[in-house]
Amino acid sequence: MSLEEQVKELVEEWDEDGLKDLCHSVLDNEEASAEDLLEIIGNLMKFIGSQFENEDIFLPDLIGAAGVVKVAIDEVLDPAIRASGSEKKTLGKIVIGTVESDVHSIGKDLVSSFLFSNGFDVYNLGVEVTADEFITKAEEVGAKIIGMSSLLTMSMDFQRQVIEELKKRGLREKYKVIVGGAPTTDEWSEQIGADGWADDAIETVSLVKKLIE
Ligand code: B1M
Repeated sequence: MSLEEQVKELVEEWDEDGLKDLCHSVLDNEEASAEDLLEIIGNLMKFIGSQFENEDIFLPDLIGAAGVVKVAIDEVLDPAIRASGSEKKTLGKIVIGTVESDVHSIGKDLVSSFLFSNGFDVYNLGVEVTADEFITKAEEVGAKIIGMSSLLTMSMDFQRQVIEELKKRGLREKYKVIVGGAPTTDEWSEQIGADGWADDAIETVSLVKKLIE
């Protein structure tokens, strides 16, 4: 069975321990990197998302799969990436989170891990992050970039609100602001006055590198 198939089987069975064990063993035996595993998991979640949209699976299946994946990312893959990057010189500080009212974390965590493994110092604020939380953290750590994820049409406007709040506080020019998440687009990014938009984790790394040059 390929690595992709093994991951898929464990996620579909909601086998949290099995997925963690598989990730540990793949990393220990250097069969693949933590970034490779994150990419496999990201693609799998997109596939599971399309199954949900086609009504081939139902909400409990989705919640179960997302929960198993989140534990593997939080407990195995993200720490592995952080451990391997501990000696690296930072390319810049980034504050990232999912906007207010939105609990989708998987894509944002994937983006955070990729940014970290590419040399950025990443402050992942989690989900349902308010404008004040984004800005306070960015000010506190001296970030160059604020990154906002949104997976819901209903939560997208909070990305605009963070930018408006930066303007109100006279801080807009101090930060590069990037946005992403399935319902967002390049046009949306322009419309709300963000500095950039990326479609996936790899594009986000290129975008951020370009913006801080
Ligand atoms: Co939700 N959900 N969900 N969900 N969920 C979607 C987003 C949805 C499209 C499914 C559907 O109905 N077709 C739909 C949104 C429709 C819309 O508004 N357009 C939806 C809905 C409606 C809901 C609820 C309202 C359902 C309900 O309760 N009735 C509810 C909302 C709760 C809330 O937020 N307040 C809800 C809840 C959930 C779960 C909790 C069950 C779970 C999330 C668990 C978790 O994240 N911890 C969940 C999931 C898993 C999904 C789907 C199936 C998968 C999302 C995902 O993880 N994708 C999703 C359907 C779909 O996307 N097809 C869906 C994999 C991930 C790797 O991709 O997140 O797109 P993605 O991230 C990508 C890019 O977008 C980009 O890079 C990432 C990596 O490639 N990217 C960025 C993301 N953030 C970025 C930031 C950047 C740059 C790039 O810069 C800062």
